[in-house]
Amino acid sequence: MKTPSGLWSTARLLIVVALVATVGGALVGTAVGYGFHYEARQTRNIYLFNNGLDFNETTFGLPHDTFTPDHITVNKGDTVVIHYINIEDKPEKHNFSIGVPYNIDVDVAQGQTAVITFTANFAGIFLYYCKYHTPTMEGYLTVQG
Ligand SMILES: [Cu+2]
Repeated sequence: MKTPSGLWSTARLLIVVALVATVGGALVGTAVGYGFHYEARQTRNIYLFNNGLDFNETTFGLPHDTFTPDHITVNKGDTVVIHYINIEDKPEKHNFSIGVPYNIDVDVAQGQTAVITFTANFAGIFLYYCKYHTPTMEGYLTVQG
């Protein structure tokens, strides 16, 4: 039987339906990805300490100071509260700095706790460091977008 001209054949109709389903599915999936987060924004309390490795700083030409932890991961939009505790047994200050766009620069003295609060508005991986003990006293803040 001949298909009347002007009407769509079954094959053409199936191709159009398949295209609409594929493109429509991709659009809906993308919209859901942008519109919804699988975890609600929340306050993240992080307890951060200075630490030290047991080596001779003069021999290696490096500070023995480190951060514990040296990786912090949060979601974009979270409120981050860092309780930065200086556990030195001698009078030595440490620092917590992150550059642009967070622009944080906070000192903490021996035996003190600095509470550093900010909103993780920018996604990415950001170096945090003690400006007195680089390059060993460094870590990474990951803000998942
Ligand atoms: Cu330090």
